[in-house]
Amino acid sequence: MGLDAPNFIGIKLSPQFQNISLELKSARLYQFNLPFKKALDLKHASLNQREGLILILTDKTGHVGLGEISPLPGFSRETMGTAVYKTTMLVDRMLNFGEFTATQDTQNSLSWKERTAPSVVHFGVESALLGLLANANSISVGAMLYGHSSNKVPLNGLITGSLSEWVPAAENLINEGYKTLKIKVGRINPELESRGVKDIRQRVGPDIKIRLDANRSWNLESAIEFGKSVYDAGIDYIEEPTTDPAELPRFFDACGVHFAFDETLHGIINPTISFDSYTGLKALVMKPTLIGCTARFITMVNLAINQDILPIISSSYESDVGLAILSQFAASITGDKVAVGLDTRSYLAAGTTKTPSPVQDGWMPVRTLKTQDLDLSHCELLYQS
Ligand code: OSB
Ligand code: MG
Repeated sequence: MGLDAPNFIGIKLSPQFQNISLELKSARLYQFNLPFKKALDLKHASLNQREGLILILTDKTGHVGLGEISPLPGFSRETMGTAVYKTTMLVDRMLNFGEFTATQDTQNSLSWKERTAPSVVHFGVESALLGLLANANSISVGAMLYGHSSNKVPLNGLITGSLSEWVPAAENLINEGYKTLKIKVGRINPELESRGVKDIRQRVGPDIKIRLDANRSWNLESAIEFGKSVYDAGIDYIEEPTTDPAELPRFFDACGVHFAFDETLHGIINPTISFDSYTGLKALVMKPTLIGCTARFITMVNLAINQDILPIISSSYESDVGLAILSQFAASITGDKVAVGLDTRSYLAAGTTKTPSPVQDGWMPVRTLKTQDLDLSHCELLYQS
């Protein structure tokens, strides 16, 4: 880190933010419970509702920052109960911390959380702090960290239904304006799924990007067979085709389809790992909620960029507050150039803001939320200090 790079709670800021500081005054923590429109089938769980926490931090000058902490069953290390406990402990410590300033010294600024392991709690709490600081400086979080931001980001349209719904779903998304699709595979017979992918390619033409996600469903042999079969359909990349990620370079050598890491990133202890030996690695699917800590997430984004790997900022079915924060990160990291994985709001039947995170023509406008944008009718107040 350069000598003059200001850092705030261990996160590097754009150089003009040398002299920032904030002192917290109060905090409120809400638990929300939002129904899905229909049961969401994830690999290890079927969910009828999305639970999570909304954190509202206020500083001594009256500025506000919002954060969301939503452990995803089957993906997050924490349960909701652990997340509530860790959040209240951390927020208590922060309220007694005194003044947060930008420093050149990572250690000092991290002292309030130095003994805690990365957790879904940290990303949520850190985004509330960053959001507060950004609000106080009338800027978006992305612009404060990176010095630039687009005002909207393109999305990969999600196709998660059964095989017979794939082509109509793809047509709908293309008609709406989406230019990139992401299809969930690895759920039924791979031969049928590869035919479905080829049908979609035929229907949408050559200019639409097609991404696939197998969520580690296949052994190497089935993955290669599937890869060879869809090769001609021109696949942007496939997320996690094999159960064992160590086999991924062999998958690429055998079928030529590029792959992306998703689940694998959540288990990586050292975020500065080299991906040199992973021939065929095209993208890192980055879900800050599951990676768990902002500094770690940003380190991995920089690592990807330096190795010519795409960082694809993605959601984990967060509510509107979480999606707004993710849109701000995506707008600075890949901007209006690369489709990101934030197309999850339409799965929820209700939200945490008065209007849902807007999606138009396959794009998500970047939102900076204030307290008056919140709709807390699906929330219960858990903690106030
Ligand atoms: O497997 O990529 C996944 C959301 C939660 C948990 C796992 C996944 C997802 C998504 C998010 O697919 C949407 C996207 O990446 O486009
Ligand atoms: Mg995935």
